[in-house]
Amino acid sequence: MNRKAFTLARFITETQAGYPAATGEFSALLVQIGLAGKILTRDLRRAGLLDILGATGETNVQGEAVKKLDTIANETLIKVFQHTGLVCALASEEMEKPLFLSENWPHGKYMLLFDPLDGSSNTDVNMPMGTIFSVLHYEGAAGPAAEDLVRGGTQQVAAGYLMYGSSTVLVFTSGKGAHEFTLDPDLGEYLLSKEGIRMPMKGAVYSANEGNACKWVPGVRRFIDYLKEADKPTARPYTLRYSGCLVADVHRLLTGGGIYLYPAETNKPEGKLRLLYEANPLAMVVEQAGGRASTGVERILAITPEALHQRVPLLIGSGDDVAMAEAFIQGKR
Ligand code: AFP
Repeated sequence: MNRKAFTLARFITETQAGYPAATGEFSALLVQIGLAGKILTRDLRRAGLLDILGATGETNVQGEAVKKLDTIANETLIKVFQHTGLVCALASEEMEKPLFLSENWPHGKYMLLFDPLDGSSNTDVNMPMGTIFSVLHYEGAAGPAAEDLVRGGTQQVAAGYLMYGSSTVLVFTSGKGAHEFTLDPDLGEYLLSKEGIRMPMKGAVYSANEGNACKWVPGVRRFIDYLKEADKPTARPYTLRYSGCLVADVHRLLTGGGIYLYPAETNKPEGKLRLLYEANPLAMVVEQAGGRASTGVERILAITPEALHQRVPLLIGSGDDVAMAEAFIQGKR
């Protein structure tokens, strides 16, 4: 099959056909996510020239300072799904409660959870950022309620992210491999750039905020120290890469292998990252690429969630690297 000029819609129609998630509406949903990515790419490329940098002065449900671009990204995602007939409920890091799109009900059976702008600390310094999304399917007849969005990661019908870097890429999985599309700004189309991504079983990169090392649980500190030991049997110590944007750091690992960690801390046993719209979607993508994602003791996708904005410790990346980290955390090494 000629992969040239393989657009998102054509790819889903021709390769995901027959797969539970890949109806025509799923293709349309992904195209809408791509539209949000185009709008945010446009805004981010000119951010320094517009009054959209800096903070809004508000704090979100997470208790974090809200950047203007957080709000713009959140509003963009809401706008691209209103009146489309595709999605009956939206949940966002930036919204305490879900938004039910009654105008799309009962036709729209998808529910979308997202971190509209991951890496907010990068907004004012032109560093990479991302949008993370998780897609659930509503099976009920009465219309969705908040609890319908609080579902385990294995119930995701699709997941992925947009990364706003030197180019804009959309990476998604609907359970049949993980695939990358690159936005061609001249065509305004996302074209297939990597089909069936396979992550190396072991890498040489670790991604963690070492500034938090004093707060890490002992097993994490011992693991990181091990990665840096010069006399290890492996060729050389691991290299540290940490961008402040989970999407960018995971995207690097997806291609070259290694491990990203945002572990439990002595004062934050649940870690920082959110389960439903950060850890679960990235875990689905990474597992589809042959990698692994856990809390250090439990597979991310197997967690039964209890709350919409629940946080979890996250270790994600190459299978062997994550398994080694788990062994240190569980006291087996
Ligand atoms: P923000 O979106 O609030 O900047 O958080 C980004 C993030 O969730 C993830 O993308 C980064 O890897 C991590 O937090 C950075 O957190 P630290 O600044 O504590 O290292």
